[in-house]
Amino acid sequence: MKKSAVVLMVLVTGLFAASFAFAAGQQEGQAAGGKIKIAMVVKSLGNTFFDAAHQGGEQAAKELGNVDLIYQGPSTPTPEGQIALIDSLIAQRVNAIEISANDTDALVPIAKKAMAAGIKVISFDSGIAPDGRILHLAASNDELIGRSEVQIIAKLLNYQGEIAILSATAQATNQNTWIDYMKKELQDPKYANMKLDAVVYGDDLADKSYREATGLFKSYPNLKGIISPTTVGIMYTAKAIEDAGLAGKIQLTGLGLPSQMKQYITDGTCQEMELWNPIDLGYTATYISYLLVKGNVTSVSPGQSFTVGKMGSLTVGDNNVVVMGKPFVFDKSNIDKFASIY
Ligand code: RAM
Repeated sequence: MKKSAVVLMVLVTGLFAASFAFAAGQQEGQAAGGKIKIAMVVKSLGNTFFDAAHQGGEQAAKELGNVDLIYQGPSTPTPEGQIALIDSLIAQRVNAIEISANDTDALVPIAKKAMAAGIKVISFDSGIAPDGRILHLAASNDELIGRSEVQIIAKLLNYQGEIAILSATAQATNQNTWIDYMKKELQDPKYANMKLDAVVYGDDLADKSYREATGLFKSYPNLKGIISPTTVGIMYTAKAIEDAGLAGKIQLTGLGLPSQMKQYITDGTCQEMELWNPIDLGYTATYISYLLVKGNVTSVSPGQSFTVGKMGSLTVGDNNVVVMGKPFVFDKSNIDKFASIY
């Protein structure tokens, strides 16, 4: 049987068969009878979105039984901070690294070094370029996210007025991809009376996001709407809008955590926003990392499927990207229900 066919067979047969097939294959770095060491490296510590992903990762680790999940991230979202962490994880001989990348390309060399040392590297949430990972796990479809954000702000503004985007870091793979699709969507003639004034970066930091939002109000007195496709950015933009007495005058949408945005959704500062379940994202990333370690899988190809515990079957798509689901829209009618979960 061809090697690729063997890999495929293993991946589609599900957890029971997978553990059976690989019971004999101890991984390097996994002490005999010891736990599989999976490192979740996030953009930065202190971001509640990633705390929720960590929670999901722990759920998967518990369910799988013999996983030690190491949660790490730099104090600020820089690729340099992540490179230093990965270097030390290589030295610790972890079995897998799942990373939400602060840069698409800058992390490729260190990720390659990790893979050459036998570590299974995947990206999740924010991708590394294909050379630097076995696969990328996307919470949702990038095009859908980018285009729907513009559709929401346009609806809130009756298709009229100046808008701005307040993003995370300037190098973030995920936000940059979504912003590209936002710009494409804005080219549709139905947005002829709308104008994108600026894209600014709050770096997923509280004060910088707040300052950048305030800066937008000053620089663009005719600003009518802001899209903030980051859970940190949208929360501090909402706060800045309220503090400046601009609620209702500047509409806000983006990607927010229901637990952090509940008050702003309820009082109308942000009428609608989107997101997906970050707990499920962390669960899935950890579960897939485990399957790759167990199967000693070094490459996958489009069309393969994984059986990922409670998430069911997920299929690898183009460029080895696995897409989880559709973004969910939150508004006054459903925010209370989700605010207690994530
Ligand atoms: C922030 C991070 C993360 C992104 C969410 C929407 O927490 O930038 O990468 O997916 O927002």
